[in-house]
Amino acid sequence: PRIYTSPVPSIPVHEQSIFTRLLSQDSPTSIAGQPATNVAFVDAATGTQITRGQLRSLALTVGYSLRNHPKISAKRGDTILLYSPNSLAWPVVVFGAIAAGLKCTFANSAYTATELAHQYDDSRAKMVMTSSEGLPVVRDMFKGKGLSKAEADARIIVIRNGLSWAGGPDASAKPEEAGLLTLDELLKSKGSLKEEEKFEGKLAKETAFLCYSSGTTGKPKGVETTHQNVTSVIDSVKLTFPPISYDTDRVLAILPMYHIYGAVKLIFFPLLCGTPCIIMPRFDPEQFCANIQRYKVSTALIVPPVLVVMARHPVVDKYDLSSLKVMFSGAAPLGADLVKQVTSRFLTKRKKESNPSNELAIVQGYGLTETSPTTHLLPVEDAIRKIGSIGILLANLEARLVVDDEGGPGKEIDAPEGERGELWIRGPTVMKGYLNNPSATANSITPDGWFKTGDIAIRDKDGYYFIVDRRKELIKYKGFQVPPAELEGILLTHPDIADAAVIGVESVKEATELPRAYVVHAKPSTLKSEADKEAFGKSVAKWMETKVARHKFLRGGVVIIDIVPKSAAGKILRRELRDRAKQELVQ
Ligand code: 4UU
Repeated sequence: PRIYTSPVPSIPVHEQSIFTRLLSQDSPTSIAGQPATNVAFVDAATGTQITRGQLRSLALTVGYSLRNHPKISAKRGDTILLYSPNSLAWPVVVFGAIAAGLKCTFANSAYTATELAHQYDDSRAKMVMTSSEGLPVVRDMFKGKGLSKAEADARIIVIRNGLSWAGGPDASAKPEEAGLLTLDELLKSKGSLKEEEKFEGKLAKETAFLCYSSGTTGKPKGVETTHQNVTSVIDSVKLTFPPISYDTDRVLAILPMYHIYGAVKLIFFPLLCGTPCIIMPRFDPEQFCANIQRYKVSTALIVPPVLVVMARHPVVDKYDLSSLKVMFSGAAPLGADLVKQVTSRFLTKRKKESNPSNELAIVQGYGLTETSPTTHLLPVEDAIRKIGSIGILLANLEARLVVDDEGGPGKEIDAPEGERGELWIRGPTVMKGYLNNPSATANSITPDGWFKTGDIAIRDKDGYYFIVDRRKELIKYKGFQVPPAELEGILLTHPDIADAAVIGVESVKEATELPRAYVVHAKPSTLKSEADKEAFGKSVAKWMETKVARHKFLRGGVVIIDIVPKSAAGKILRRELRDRAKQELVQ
């Protein structure tokens, strides 16, 4: 095999829990190497903040309650499902669960009751922690499983909107939350864990959390991310990421923390660096700019569609964004044109701002849920020189570019230098496997530890990688996973649909793919005209909107076809549909 190694010298791999690595008490005044009084997280809207020391003690209290509250009594290794948009409660809950030795599974906060049920069942979660907004969906989910209201309520912990536990404003109690366990109540406990659950030595390879990913094919599966996966990835990222510190930097969090990109880059990585992270519930163009100005944000972690806003939206001119040094993109392809547009807008804008000499670099990283996530990162000094590249391989990782793996383990054929192949990754950040799914795990990790990404890449002569295609069926809408198999399964339950295939079509305007369905009508003769077909397609798209979370809507349209192209083995020939889509206009 032709194995590429990282240009960054190897570093030691820690064998300890995420909590121990990031929140251990070195002395009464220091938490993991930084002053306990340093601010760790800030709620953007209210300015409410928690320090490193507070985070540690709040988490130990939550951890104690999770283990000892009579209505919970969680045991080491139990799983808690977290269903909430970003908030200041996130780091507290996540570290609380980790301190108690529990696993967390994070669900997309836009999920419908059906989508949530899949993850709840599959992860075998014991309790659901939900935001106030998510409560009706969670109740619906339990109702769908045939639980009584009392049985359901016994499994729910509500994260109320107030922040009184952090010295922030309180929210008035909602009547529908009466009788439910709340995070506030967990935090009121007089008890506290004396220390966190340890995961030393081999135990560091135990699962810490379960994000869901469809991988190369099928429905979302639980990705077993271990303590060691996380502590390794943040150490490796730190060596290649633009340096950030407490005194000079602020990170802005708009990415959802339930996605591994958000969880690792917005919760764990800032704590490692000691840099305060300003938390917003979601991306909003005006609030994004307002908070960069208000908090003097230096580093914004984003997905490509945010750059479309930065390139065109008038609100960008309203604010002084001169503190911004780095916009770091990931989770989807980033076009060089878009980077150039934003760079040139900022060049002009900055001349009129309060700190004209501050330079803005737009770089990107690449990775997957299964690789915890980052494997590649473009250093800021290469932002222009290697525009469009996902960057270099991070420390401790190995990569291959495989053109043919039909021969089975050990007989793969690697691409010649400089040519394209499927990117394979090996190293301490590769997941343990898919939860309770040995066959999916065996299909994606070879016996000698290579993880197959399903992405096609090339590596240039300087060791910079470029993603050029995707071999797997996955669609990405604004960085969110849209598993075609899931949408196809739903389409097949439609009474008028005989067959269906879903692919992604590119929208340059929105810098994303859009899910598009190709469907075969059960009685094609009833569709007499183009107008009939169009109306049917529209009705199918509308129908889908009642079934799935927003990011899975069929924004790329529904096209009526006579037959879904399939291989002799019955596999959908997505390549043919993609070629066909290139001929059609994106709707
Ligand atoms: C082209 O999206 C992610 C992880 C994103 C991430 C990770 C580390 C961003 C920045 C960072 O530092 O995970 P998943 O599991 O949701 O989706 C993984 C897939 C990849 O297989 C690839 O197809 O998302 C796509 N992808 C990218 N594609 C992720 N990043 C990129 C990228 N360019 N930069």
